[in-house]
Amino acid sequence: MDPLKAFPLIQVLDEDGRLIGDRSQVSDDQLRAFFRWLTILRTLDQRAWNLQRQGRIGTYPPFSGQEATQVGVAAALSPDDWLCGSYRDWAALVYRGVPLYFPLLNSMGHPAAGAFPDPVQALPVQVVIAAQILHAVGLAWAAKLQGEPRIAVALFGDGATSQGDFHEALNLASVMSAPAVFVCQNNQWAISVPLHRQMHSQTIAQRAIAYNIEGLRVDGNDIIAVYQTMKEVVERVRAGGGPVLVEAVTYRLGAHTTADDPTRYRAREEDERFRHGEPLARLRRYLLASQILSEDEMQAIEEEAKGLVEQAVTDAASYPPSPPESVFDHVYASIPPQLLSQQEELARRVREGRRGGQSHG
Ligand SMILES: Cc1ncc(C[n+]2csc(CCOP(=O)(O)OP(=O)(O)O)c2C)c(N)n1
Ligand SMILES: [Mg+2]
Repeated sequence: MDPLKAFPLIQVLDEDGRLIGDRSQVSDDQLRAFFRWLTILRTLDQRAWNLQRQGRIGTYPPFSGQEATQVGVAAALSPDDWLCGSYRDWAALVYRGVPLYFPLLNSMGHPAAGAFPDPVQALPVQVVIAAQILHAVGLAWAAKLQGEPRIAVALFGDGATSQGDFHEALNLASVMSAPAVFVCQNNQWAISVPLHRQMHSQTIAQRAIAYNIEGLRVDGNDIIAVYQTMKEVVERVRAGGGPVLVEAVTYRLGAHTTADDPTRYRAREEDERFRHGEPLARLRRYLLASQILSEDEMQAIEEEAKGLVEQAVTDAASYPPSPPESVFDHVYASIPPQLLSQQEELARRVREGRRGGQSHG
């Protein structure tokens, strides 16, 4: 079997933004909305990077380059479906309804960033690589047992497929026929480790064969391809067709996080090759050429995006700070005695520090 032939790359727009496939499932209005969201999210991501450099937020993991996959996936879900993502999945979460300032709040270490407002049906972002894939299976299986029509989607990276959790999750979902969709964002890198040092499989999609589930490979920089593929997948899974693994082939345009420098391990040629077909530029070219949006309309959207992002920066900066002792909250349903005494001690030191005019927090 040639995996590249067995799992062909699903594309609707080529790298130049030319239409090479069927786009009958997505309206012009939907495409305008996608462009607007991709623009807002790209603006936010770049602003977050600069805020970290200015010392106004802590470590931040940029998602630039992966917006088409994340928005395309989120757009294909029903409000009741579960979304279980990682630290890099804020684009999907914001599209789903998490306020724009939450990614910033998260990088300020604020616990409120883990409690999404109703009705957003999503787990807090996961930093333990691949753990959310198992959580998604649990949620999907529970929905099935309770006879609810909801499904669960796990978003994760290529590196996550090297973890045991990924394989356990796919096996369990397959055995239980849980309504779960596994979306791997293959952005080619796990920090500084390239894909070919992670695995010798030619594709991630082919790993579905081992669990006797459906596997698909889609161009993750092509929002039309991702959205249409996901719409069909979600429908099949909801109808009881069993779990599906979707490999979205994409590229991390930026660094792993603000603590990383990819020029130390990535060749410039690779960067340039992927940059050409990146999702926002690609959609832009298509929308201009097909006259779905004009240059002026795009500029107006870019201006609107800047305004929304500035408001998000203000919202994050003015969010009431949490007391230091709140780091002990939300870990256990009832806090164990040793931790309770540590929490009390910290609270006492903070109080004394305030009285003494210095902070121990
Ligand atoms: C269980 C576990 N092991 C190691 C790490 C350290 N770590 C953080 S990000 C990362 C790479 C993950 O790569 P990938 O799954 O491709 O996701 P990406 O960062 O590319 O989105 C690693 C190894 C971790 N967070 N959790
Ligand atoms: Mg990766």
